[in-house]
Amino acid sequence: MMPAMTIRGLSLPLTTYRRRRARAVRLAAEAHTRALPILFIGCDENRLRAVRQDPWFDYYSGCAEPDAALLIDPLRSTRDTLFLHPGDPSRVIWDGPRLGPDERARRLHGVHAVADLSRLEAAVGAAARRAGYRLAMCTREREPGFQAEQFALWKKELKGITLINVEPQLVHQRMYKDADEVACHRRAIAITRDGLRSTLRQLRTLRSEAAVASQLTMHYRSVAYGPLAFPPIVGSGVHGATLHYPHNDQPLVPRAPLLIDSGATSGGYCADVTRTVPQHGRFDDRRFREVYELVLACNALGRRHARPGITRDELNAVAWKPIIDAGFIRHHGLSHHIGLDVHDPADYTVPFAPGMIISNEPGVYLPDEGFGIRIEDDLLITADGCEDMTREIPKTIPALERWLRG
Ligand SMILES: [Mn+2]
Repeated sequence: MMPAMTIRGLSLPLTTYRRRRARAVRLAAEAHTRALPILFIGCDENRLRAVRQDPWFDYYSGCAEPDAALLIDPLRSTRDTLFLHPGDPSRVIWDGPRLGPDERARRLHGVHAVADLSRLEAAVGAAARRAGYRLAMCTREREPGFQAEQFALWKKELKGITLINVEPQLVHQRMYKDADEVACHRRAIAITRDGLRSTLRQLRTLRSEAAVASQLTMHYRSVAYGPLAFPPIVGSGVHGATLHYPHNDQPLVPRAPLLIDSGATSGGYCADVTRTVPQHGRFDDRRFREVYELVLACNALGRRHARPGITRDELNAVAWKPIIDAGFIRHHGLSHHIGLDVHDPADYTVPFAPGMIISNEPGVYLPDEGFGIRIEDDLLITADGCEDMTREIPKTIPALERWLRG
């Protein structure tokens, strides 16, 4: 008898994954003039437990098992094959049951075939030979990640086969979110809102950046079950002026501004929200208040101008203007795409269009004055503008002061 087993992954309908795989084949073929097999590798056990499933592999398979791979071979009638590790029966009592390469896994994931992971290399070699010694995978230079590591590895392994990067084509799928993906994103934001509210209400009782980060992590994970979008950035005082402050290990500086950049996930989709607040609950420092209003004005400009047809560069030019006119330096871009990756891979030469989810995050960083300010929202581009998906998380001074009072 099969042991009882909790099925993980598959956050979206099976038809979504099928449609994505079919479209991936078309996108790759259009750009490379003929049908190409496409390979996605899932994370190994350690990486999957420590971080999360690889977003590219997840996007096309929904599979949450470690040590898995997906081969989409348009030259075969059994086009989509999910490769799974058969597992070690003696490990089941230690690690729990896992999904093996059997009929149940095939039906569950809606693929044409499943196979033992030990057969992957031979199957990939055969698929590439049929396609004229060519194989497609995904890699990127900026924020490379697990799939890029796999690209480099397979490039070395596969002798006599040309490895083609199809990420530039496949991002044209990932940039547009369907209704189910938007619903996942909304849930991730709702969890983030509740976690932030509850943490900010307790702020006066918390003593360290670590305590704030722990509260957020506890709220996000206990509601979402799943991983965080990224480790929270909690910078008190001057640490808020470090864009990706990685430490969260200092005491909270009394009365200093506190910058919190964090996000929960839902179904793998990430929220990405930053708020900067005075720790004692009141925006009574004149300089902080003045710079805060400036950043808020840029955030409002970003929201006002984010609409179909505008490119990221054009939005940057409009939204940062008050900050630059005031003599401050622009240290980063206003927007990135958000999805399964918190910095979702995208083609930024494509103007924004309905269904895209982007960040709106102006900031001013003043290490010499002992603080940094960033206000970051997630915007859904709509037919005639955008929706501020994070509008329920306050950012105006009176609304934030009300939230901080609890
Ligand atoms: Mn961001």
